[in-house]
Amino acid sequence: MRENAEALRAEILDKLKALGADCAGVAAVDALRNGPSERLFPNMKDHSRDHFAEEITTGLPHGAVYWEADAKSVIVFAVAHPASRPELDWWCGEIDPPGNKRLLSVSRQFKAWMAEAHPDISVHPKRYHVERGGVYLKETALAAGLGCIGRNNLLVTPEFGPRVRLRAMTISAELPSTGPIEFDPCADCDAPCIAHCPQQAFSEVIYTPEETGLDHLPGRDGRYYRASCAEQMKRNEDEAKLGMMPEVCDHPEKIIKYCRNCELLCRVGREN
Ligand code: B12
Repeated sequence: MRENAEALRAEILDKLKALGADCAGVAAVDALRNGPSERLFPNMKDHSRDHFAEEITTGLPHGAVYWEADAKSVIVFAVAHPASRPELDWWCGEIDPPGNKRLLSVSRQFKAWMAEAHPDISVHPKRYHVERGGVYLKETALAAGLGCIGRNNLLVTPEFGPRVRLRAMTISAELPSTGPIEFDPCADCDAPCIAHCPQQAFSEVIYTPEETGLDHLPGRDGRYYRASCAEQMKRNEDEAKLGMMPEVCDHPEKIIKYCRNCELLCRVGREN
């Protein structure tokens, strides 16, 4: 039975790569229930209910993850967003960045392929926002062995550093997990990623293990302040200039280039 599950897992991961994923892995749903992010939410401070979490469509408490009744494993994959291809992360007005489109396209094609190849297994592509049915993607990727959560509060992969975007799908088949892995490039690093944050979002510890009962906190030791980071992103929106992105839109729109200092300054997996 286990051999079958391993063969299915290999087939699934190969397919995802053939469809355009740059890395992919599997985690068990049970290993992800009630993880640190989900547990932090009830203790979050002034910034817990920012506009990223306004619309809750799962009917669950704020920050809680919705798991489908038949979900046994989560498949998580990444599309690399190298510094040399910044446009993958640019919003064209309200239009999704090309990188997001690629993630969606991989999910859709994968679901269609599974319906043909394994009609007995259900596949549920997860939404981006947790409040609308998504999962905590970094914790999922960590459990699936795609990398570690770095001091910049991002998933850092051995191949591409933090310069990836993630997506997940739950499936009804029980597959062996591909992670976690032993990997910690932050241990001996002087952390340029957090030193050069334009909002100094990592300058002060705002969550402690004592206060939250958690060992794993934003920015590892509780020093990532979401409100400052969101302030920078709001500034990026306000400063966006009209431009053209012919591959996604045929008229000029405001091109929003969100700050990526904490990913671009990380030395892991850089192209040069
Ligand atoms: C809401 C959101 C935002 C908000 C708030 C961010 C936040 N962290 O709260 C804003 C708009 C500010 C934001 C900013 C950014 N975001 Co954002 N965001 C999200 C979203 C939708 C949910 C994140 C969330 O609410 N987390 C919950 C909070 C409570 O947890 P947390 O801050 O992550 O801290 C937890 C972890 O660090 C964990 N942890 C730490 N160490 C360890 C160790 C272990 C062993 C474990 C188990 C856990 C663990 O414990 C903490 C909780 O106590 C995710 C997509 C998703 N569905 O997951 C993308 C996501 C995290 N964002 C992403 C990106 C790229 C960015 C930005 C670079 C902006 C940009 N250009 O896109 C910045 C970077 C911010 C940063 N350094 O963390 C990517 C990250 C990719 C990666 N390599 O990790 C994601 C996964 C989206 C994607 N498409 O792939 N984001």
